[in-house]
Amino acid sequence: MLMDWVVSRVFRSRYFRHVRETFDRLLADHCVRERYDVDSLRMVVFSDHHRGDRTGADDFAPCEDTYLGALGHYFGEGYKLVLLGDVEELWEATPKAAVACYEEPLMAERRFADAGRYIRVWGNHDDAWSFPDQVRAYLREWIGEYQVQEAVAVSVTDGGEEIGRIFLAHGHQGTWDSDRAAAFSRFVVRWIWRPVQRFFRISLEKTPSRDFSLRFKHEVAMHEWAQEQERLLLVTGHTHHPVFCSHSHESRLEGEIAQLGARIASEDSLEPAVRERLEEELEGARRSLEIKLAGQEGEMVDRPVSVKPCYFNAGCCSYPDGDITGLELADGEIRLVRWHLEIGRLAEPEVLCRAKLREVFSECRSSDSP
Ligand SMILES: [Mn+2]
Repeated sequence: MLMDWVVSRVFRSRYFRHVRETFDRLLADHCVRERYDVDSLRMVVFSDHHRGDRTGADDFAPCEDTYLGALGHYFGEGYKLVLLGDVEELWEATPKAAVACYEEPLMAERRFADAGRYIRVWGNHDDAWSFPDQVRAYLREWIGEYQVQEAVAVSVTDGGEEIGRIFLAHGHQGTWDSDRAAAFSRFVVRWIWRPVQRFFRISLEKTPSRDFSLRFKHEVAMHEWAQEQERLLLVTGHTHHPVFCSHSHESRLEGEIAQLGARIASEDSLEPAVRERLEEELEGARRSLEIKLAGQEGEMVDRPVSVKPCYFNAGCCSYPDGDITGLELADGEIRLVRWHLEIGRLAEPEVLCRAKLREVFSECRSSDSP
């Protein structure tokens, strides 16, 4: 028992150190290229579509209509589109097939690229886009001369002064699997391993999107790294697990349920209509939590105690119920949103969480800085 605990502590600290070194390097290699005033910044971040060849392992199909509706909304509203990796599922489909099977979403995304309102990074399932010749062969038609990045840093200013940075990366960096693949030689992965993997449909997954304890540990490690930075928000995807201001969506729901319950219990003199509304809200929050927790297994690791609101995760565009989640950066705010397709019409995005960017950056200052 004690031995297990010691081993897990040692392993954990090595893992954390490794994630820190990896992200230090990533940030150093990707200096700020884009700069926006806090009030005019207008971006929406989507990740993890996992578009394959429409066979059994394709997770995007149920979300396609929701996604197309959402993109129509964001294009009309003047947003810049950020695609945060694993857009295609190239462990199971060839680049050629994945692109050919999803021309409609590619067309909707191309409108953003044509308008110069487009940022794209690659993830571990679409790392083919880290090779310029693959991009040239399959994506040119859809993204023009745009170069797919590994990470992008955005500087946010207020009255010309930088108030913080937003660092966009897929978020697989620093997991053992993806590092092993990188060390093993990108050449071997591309020309030998990926074709074999596709042919036999081998998924070596013990990767964070499938394993709850690992995915939580990787999130905590990424959060700890972001916390050591000065006024930096780390925005990732990869885990399929929405996180806002360093709190997972389910822990926010738990807090909301406790608050509503306490309020209903403590006030005897509530107007019947108010009580009814609160009870409805409570019921809604409970239902969302049940949906969130269904199918999650595994052991949790310690949550960070003192938290800077510096880590965000966009969730994914491949939930089996056809919902998608994303992060909006607009109107001086950062918002976690969910899109849900109702029969025949697409509702407005449901805002799950929101915060003012100026406040979030200011809470992400190191305690010893002015
Ligand atoms: Mn991924």
